[in-house]
Amino acid sequence: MQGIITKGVGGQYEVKVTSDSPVIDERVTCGARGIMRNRKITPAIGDTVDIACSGDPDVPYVIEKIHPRKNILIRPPVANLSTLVLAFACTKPEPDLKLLDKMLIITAKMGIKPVIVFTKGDLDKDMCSGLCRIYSEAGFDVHSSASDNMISEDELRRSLLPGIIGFAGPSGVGKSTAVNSILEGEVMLTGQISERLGRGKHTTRHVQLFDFGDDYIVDTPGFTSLSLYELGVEYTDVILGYPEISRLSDGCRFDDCRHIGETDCAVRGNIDSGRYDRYKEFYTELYNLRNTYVGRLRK
Ligand SMILES: Nc1nc2c(ncn2[C@@H]2O[C@H](COP(=O)(O)OP(=O)(O)OP(=O)(O)O)[C@@H](O)[C@H]2O)c(=O)[nH]1
Ligand SMILES: [Mg+2]
Ligand SMILES: [Zn+2]
Repeated sequence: MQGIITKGVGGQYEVKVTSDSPVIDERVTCGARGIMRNRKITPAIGDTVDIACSGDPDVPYVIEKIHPRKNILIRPPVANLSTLVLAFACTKPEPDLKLLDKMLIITAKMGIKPVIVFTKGDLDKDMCSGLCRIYSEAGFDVHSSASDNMISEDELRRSLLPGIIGFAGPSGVGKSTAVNSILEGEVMLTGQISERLGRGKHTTRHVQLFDFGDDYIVDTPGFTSLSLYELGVEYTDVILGYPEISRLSDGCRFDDCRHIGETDCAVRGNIDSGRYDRYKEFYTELYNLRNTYVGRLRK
């Protein structure tokens, strides 16, 4: 039988059976002994798996095979995302656009469709419209939400690819609030924001796939930083997160223009300056790290 891992706790997994079988749509508990022993591969939420009866009444099924992954997020491990909703607050906490741009590079590199949602529009309308303009002009699907006007399922669905849809972003921006309102139930707990710190408590701890029509939604815990270098992003990948730079690059004087200060670069001055600065910063940083590495190998 084939299924999809929807939950995982302490080496046991909940698998929703998807293949044609008497128990289709049923959720069964699975162990993963065989897999773990034979290969160093840990099942992840979102994995498509083959399962078989185990003979153990406590854990009646066992995962026999993990199908090849389209992609995998680390921390938390979630496999096979079609879309990642990148949630950032307009304020409280202040939007970390460096983190957003990094996420846009990573999703592009992983073949995941990014959808941006700027939350808490009620707290700063000008900031909200400014952010929405910058990122929609860059070429992304952008939505905003506010406490009195939460993002609706229909609105979001227009941007989503079918499959597994993740929500990611800093802590306290309102991911769980948005997921709750979309799923129209109190499926997850949302935390009260800490007024003093202006950021939320880390309320979301466990990760689970929720049914969303024929698709799935997965809320993830907030994070504050990530390293492009550690995630294997190379300087040549940076442009993947900047579709507006790719579009303009035909107008550059040099075919191999890197858009970091060359003469007659069609990009400089023609895109949002914050986006441009962050592009240059990531490019230069990753280029230098690569040189350090190559230099070390030559010594
Ligand atoms: N003013 C305002 N507050 C919001 C909005 N959306 C969420 N909040 C509040 O922000 C706080 C944090 O919301 P959560 O949904 O728990 O945030 P989260 O992104 O899931 O946080 P983590 O699970 O820690 O990553 C809660 O107090 C929400 O009520 C919004 O649109 N406007
Ligand atoms: Mg949460
Ligand atoms: Zn250029």
